[in-house]
Amino acid sequence: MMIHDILAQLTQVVALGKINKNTPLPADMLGQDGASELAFRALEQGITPQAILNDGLLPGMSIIGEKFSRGEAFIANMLISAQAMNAAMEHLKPYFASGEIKSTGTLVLGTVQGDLHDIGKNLVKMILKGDGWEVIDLGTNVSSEAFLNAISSHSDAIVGLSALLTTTMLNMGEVTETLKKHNPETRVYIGGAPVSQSFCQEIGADGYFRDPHSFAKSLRLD
Ligand code: B12
Repeated sequence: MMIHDILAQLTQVVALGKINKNTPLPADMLGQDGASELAFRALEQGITPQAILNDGLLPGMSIIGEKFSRGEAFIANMLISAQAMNAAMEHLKPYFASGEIKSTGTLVLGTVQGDLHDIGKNLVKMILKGDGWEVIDLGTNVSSEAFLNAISSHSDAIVGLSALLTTTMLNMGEVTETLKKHNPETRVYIGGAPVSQSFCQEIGADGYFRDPHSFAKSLRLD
């Protein structure tokens, strides 16, 4: 199978929510390979984990997101696409996490209050860990107080905030303000589909990165 074929297939199974061979949905794909088998095979073929992620899995999530916007898919569809993406990521995890432990520093990470999207956050965790960072993952729907508590016991940690909704991204401003009030030196970085460099400046955060790789790279240069 050609490289672009298997990546295109991965995009398709993620968009359709075909998790693995044994999952019953979609009904017309019964017994066919899902995201798990295809990701495994792509790695076997020597395709890089980055290419599998960027050119196979992420476009699949965009497709289902766009369908949802047009009213052609339901929340349940987004959920099984997320499960398909996670099943594929299980195979990629060891590659991203294989960096030697250098104890570069500590990152307190979480998705802000009101927001339950965690795939992007989990990718940040995986990639930063692979770069030698200790990651304290506070999960999703994290309040300003919870970020403050975590930073209080890890005073030299940096903070990473994720948000996927135009409504919840506003909570990043509140978290940044709370943390900076406590200690103006605390560095706060933000990411997630709806946020931008100008929003970052607006809320007084220290940096915006559109993906975990550029975040990790910039921290390496610090
Ligand atoms: C999967 C999904 C869900 C799943 C989430 C499952 C999970 N465990 O995460 C479920 C079904 C739960 C869900 C629910 C909802 N969702 Co939703 N969801 C999506 C979908 C399809 C994919 C998101 C995703 O995982 N993308 C893949 C990841 C890897 O991308 P990412 O998160 O952007 O992360 C990348 C970067 O942004 C960056 N990054 C992310 N965080 C950080 C942090 C830092 C520090 C850094 C440096 C980088 C970084 O790194 C990642 C890799 O490059 C998107 C559509 C889309 N195109 O994004 C809609 C989408 C985000 N959802 C949407 C909506 C509306 C909802 C609901 C409100 C629907 C409803 N009516 O209930 C609820 C809200 C629930 C809540 N309170 O959070 C809208 C948001 C619209 C808006 N403008 O606000 C979208 C855009 C769909 C759409 N087109 O309408 N959703």
